[in-house]
Amino acid sequence: MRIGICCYPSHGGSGVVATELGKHLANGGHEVAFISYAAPLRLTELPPRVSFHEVEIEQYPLLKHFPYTLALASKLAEVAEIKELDVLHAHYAIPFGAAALLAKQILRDRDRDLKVVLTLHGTDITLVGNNASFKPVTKMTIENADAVTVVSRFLKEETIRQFDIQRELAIIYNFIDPERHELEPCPCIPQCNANSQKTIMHISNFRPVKRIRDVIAIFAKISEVLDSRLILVGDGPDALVAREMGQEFGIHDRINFIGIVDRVAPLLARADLFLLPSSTESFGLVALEAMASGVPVIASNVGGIPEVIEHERTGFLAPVGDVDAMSAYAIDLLQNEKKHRKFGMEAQEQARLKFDYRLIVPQYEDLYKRALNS
Ligand code: GMT
Repeated sequence: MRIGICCYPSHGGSGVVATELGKHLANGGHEVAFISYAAPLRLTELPPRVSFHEVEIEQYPLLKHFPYTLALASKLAEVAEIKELDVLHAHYAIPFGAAALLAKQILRDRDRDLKVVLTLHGTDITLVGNNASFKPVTKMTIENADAVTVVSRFLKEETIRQFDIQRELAIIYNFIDPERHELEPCPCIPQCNANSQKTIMHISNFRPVKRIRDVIAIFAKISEVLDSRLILVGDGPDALVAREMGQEFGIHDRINFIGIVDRVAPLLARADLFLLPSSTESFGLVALEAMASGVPVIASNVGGIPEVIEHERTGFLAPVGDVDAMSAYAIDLLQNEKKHRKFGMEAQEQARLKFDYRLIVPQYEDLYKRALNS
């Protein structure tokens, strides 16, 4: 098949899933064209059968806000025609789903039937897409795509509830490549200064939804009891909050800011525990990546997270904002070596059993085939 993929190129989960999916599809023999305003973070080189097409953003004084969605739709139609795409897969409803439908319409006027597949990733339903400024467009996009996927059962229910959707929504979970998680640790994180020192890790885009304050507060409680350090990976609006809180708690010398990276597995190889206390999370790809590296996760019992992490088996879940419960779970696990090892092994096994890309990518391929035959 010839597949177009449009996604956010930044370090968010939707862009990561879209890029890894495209690379696996190309590896399996499909032609894949990525279309975005910049090369996706995990597309550092172009493997065979993969191309990248950049949406030009040109400023013009009359246009106070550049109409990116229109430029994107034109580019999608152009690439679909040049590359003779069968399917255009939009990752995230706003603006990609809507732009893909515009491209479909452009090609229809040229007697070509381009199939549009839309994957909803989470915030395009729970935070952004349901905003009054976008809601009618989001609903129209979901209703008119040739196929729609969601990344969890939670997100399916939430989409139906918020947008009164009647059509089929296929649940296709996020995935990992187990081999990636067998890599050597990244030298950018030094080894612990003592055997007993524990490494706590958090990776995100540092947006309010990730509750960075809780990450710092949980770590502060852990470090009262255990020799430990916190590795923060990523960047975003609340990175400064993390720095300030570290100073406030007097633990700043035990917090290491790594910034944005393209591969997280070599960092996770240094972690003993992963924290994800988000206020909502439709799946929690980064928690799955931690599990694949054999790292137990402590997370909020919210959204799609319970579909990924099994409480008291691969990690611990607590109500959103319950810093006391999360830190107590963390301390208990880190103090009990046998239990910690068992959780890590279970986490890795569950990640491989349920979320290996070899199980998940074929589900997308089947969906494309069904869309093409519809
Ligand atoms: O988590 C974010 O803020 C980034 C966001 C995105 O769209 O890039 O992630 C969403 O998509 C991921 C991949 O499907 C999911 O694993 C995340 O749970 C989801 N984030 C939220 O629902 C908050």
